[in-house]
Amino acid sequence: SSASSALSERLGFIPPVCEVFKSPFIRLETENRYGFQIHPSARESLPDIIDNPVEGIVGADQPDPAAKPSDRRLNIGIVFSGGPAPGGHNVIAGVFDAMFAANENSRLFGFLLGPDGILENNYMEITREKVDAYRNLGGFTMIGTGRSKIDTPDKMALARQHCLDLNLDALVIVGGDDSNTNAAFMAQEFFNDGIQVIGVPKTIDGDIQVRDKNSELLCAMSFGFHTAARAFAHNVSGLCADCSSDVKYWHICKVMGRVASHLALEVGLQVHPNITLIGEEVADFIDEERIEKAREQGTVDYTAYGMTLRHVSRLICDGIVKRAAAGKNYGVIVMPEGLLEFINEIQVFIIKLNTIIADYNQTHDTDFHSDFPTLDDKLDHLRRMARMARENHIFTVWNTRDDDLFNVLPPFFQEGLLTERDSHGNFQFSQVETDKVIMGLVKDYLKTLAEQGVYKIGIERGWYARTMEKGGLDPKTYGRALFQNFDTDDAFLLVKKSAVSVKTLKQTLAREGVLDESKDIPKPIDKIYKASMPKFKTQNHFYGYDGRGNDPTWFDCTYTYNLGRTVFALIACGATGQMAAIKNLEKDFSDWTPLGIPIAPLMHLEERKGKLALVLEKSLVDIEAPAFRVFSAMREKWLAAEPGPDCYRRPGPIRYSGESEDSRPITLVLNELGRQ
Ligand code: FBP
Repeated sequence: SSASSALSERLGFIPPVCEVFKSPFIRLETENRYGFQIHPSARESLPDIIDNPVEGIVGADQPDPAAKPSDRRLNIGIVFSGGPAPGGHNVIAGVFDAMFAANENSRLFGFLLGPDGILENNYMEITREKVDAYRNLGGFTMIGTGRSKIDTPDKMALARQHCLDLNLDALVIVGGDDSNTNAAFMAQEFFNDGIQVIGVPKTIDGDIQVRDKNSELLCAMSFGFHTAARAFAHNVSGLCADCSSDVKYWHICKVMGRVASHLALEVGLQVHPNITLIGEEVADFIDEERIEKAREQGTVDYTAYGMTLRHVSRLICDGIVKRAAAGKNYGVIVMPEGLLEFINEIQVFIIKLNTIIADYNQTHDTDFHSDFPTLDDKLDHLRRMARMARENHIFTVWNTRDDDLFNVLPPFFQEGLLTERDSHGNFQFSQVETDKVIMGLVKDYLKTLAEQGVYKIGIERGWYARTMEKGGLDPKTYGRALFQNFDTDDAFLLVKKSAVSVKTLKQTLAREGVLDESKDIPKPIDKIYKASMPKFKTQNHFYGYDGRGNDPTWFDCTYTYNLGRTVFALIACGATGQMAAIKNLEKDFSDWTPLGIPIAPLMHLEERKGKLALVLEKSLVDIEAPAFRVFSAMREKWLAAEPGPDCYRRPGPIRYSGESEDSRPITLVLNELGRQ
């Protein structure tokens, strides 16, 4: 069948390899021009790997006399950690092919279902047959993955023992920021055993980016990002085509990215949806007027820093209302999964409510949740606090302003914010339906705007004629836009005739049999007015787990296969505590340069579970960078709040071979080439 031939073609695709991997031998070359600002705690915790340099990989005609022979027989273990990302199987294929070419007796073991596989000594040998069955395919199906962490001394000891039992020379950890952090600690722990640990930057979220202290970009992007973004973009562009055909829905697309909005931004740039929200921008917003007002009163208005939920919902409403005025009661909104984390007000609520609950529990024999079992009880309690503060002019954690803002939240979200925290006292953002929270507010506000006559479909007497004069909309498209708001078959006719006088309209309708002459003719103007009250209908979509399992693009196939080759080069040449990377991803393939980046110097201190911990920093969307600036400059155009066509773009389907239009992530190309 055609499906199976497409599959076998994909399985048979051999990604090109970087020039250096064509050399008979390879060696590492210290790249002294790159350096890092090292955190003292990283030096203290990771003494044996902290001074690792960036290693370049160079070709040689002879084996490197200084290094261990690169064709020695090796036992290598590999594990996937965290969410799947397209290209993982090619990392394995790259390691396997390079390993096998160097020494046919080397062996590769895959730990099953993530780091638990190491702890439970659950593994399988990865044979050529296995590798061939998964080349260029998405997901992490071959060996599975999992989210557990090797983060206690006991687990570390167990992992070490199992690696020693398997007689491993090296362990490869394919994961995100936390997993690469873990890789550094394991490299330190296993240092004296001679077990090398190499990390590989993975996550569709695209939030692993590494620059040295001079801002030189060493690793531009984790693998999987490009494919997931393309898969999402392809689907979202399908929704653009849908809504502009049926002209009756606003499609609300929540796009993955636990924290960073890279995926939403990339989808925005690829598809040009009408509205795209970016969490980092929402957090960065500053309301100068409010700050000044508070300053004059000698107070601080925390809601002036970063947008409030209400503010975000107003922005969305603004776009919807403007499009409706142009007769477009449909569109596509993209919002990042992690949006709520960037809303300062929500963070403040969480801190305040944590304090209120903790204080209550400390000063009472009973417990907050049992004393105020229902949401109403809890809201009453908060209201009392606010009232007390106002009436007695005293300072309390909860004031009237908090109460006002809190009361506009939908009850399920209020409830979420007031429920018991997890064992670390953390609020679980991932459990909250971001799109539901925001769109709930949007719908409420639209209702008000409709009542005020602000939100209406752009039809009025004579509108149709005027638009047509301007060479505007195709009458059929416009007519269809009205049908769904009008519910009667004569919608289109009525509007068409609304360009004429009421008398003529009545006559025409009677003549054309739309209305029964014997009956009282409804007031057409009223009807038209009614037709102009838009029905705001939405469909919600989540992208999504589908993208994590999608078959990789050419970019990710090639990137990951070369990452696998890089991993083997680092292992063969004796490196440990390094992360495999490819520099110059934004450029042509011929410029791609494999590297080993030391992980330990990248660590900094962050609060985790209430304590400071050494971790790899997540990279968020830089709103000063070219990609965001381009997006922001195009925002108004892509809203397309004018009669006339929308600006939707159709990125083609995912390809694994040949040049395609967006052969690499747009954000990456804009950011790097745009900076030069
Ligand atoms: P990783 O950082 O582990 O690659 O996972 C990223 C991600 O796909 C996020 O985009 C998303 O928020 C999360 O995983 C979902 O995780 P889960 O599999 O636990 O539902």
